[in-house]
Amino acid sequence: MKRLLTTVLSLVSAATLLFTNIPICKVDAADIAALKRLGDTFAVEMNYTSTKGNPPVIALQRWTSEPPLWHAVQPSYFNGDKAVFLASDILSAFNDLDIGYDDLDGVSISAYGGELTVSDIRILVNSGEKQLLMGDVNDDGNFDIADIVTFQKWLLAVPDAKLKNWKVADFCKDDRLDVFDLCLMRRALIYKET
Ligand SMILES: [Ca+2]
Ligand SMILES: [Ca+2]
Repeated sequence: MKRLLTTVLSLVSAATLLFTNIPICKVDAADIAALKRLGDTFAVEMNYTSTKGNPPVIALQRWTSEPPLWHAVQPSYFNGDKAVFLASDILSAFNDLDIGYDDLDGVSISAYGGELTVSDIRILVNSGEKQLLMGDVNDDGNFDIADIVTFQKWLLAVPDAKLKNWKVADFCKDDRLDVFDLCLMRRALIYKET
């Protein structure tokens, strides 16, 4: 299972717009663009209560076509109060139906019978990126004096000094590396060790 990270607000608002006005809400073009960009790297997680114990399903709808379309995507996991839907399941439903996000008129969350209450809908995103450790310019997983030495040499243009990851040295965030970054990096190490 890939690691999933909860992310920031633009995506949460995409989720909100997509899913709040249950049972049916309009799919906003900006949200669709956001989901498209995420490809299969996201999952939708929600809390629910269900009077008959049925888990929620995400229903993809297109009522402007003939015949109208109502296709349910099952959660990949549910336990009676939490359900998780994988983007890959949504995308494979699109594949089966030969449609894309742009062809939908609506998305809703419902259950097969019984009353369903859904809350706290979240989009979890697999960033696909390694978490960066500030200061770890030699990329060995630790920030220590060796990183300071390497960075200092690099600033002095010592020939064999190489930064494996320059961004983690940019303590004074301006997308360039200079002696100010070295000062802040030294200070960060002192704080870390005291
Ligand atoms: Ca290091
Ligand atoms: Ca800098």
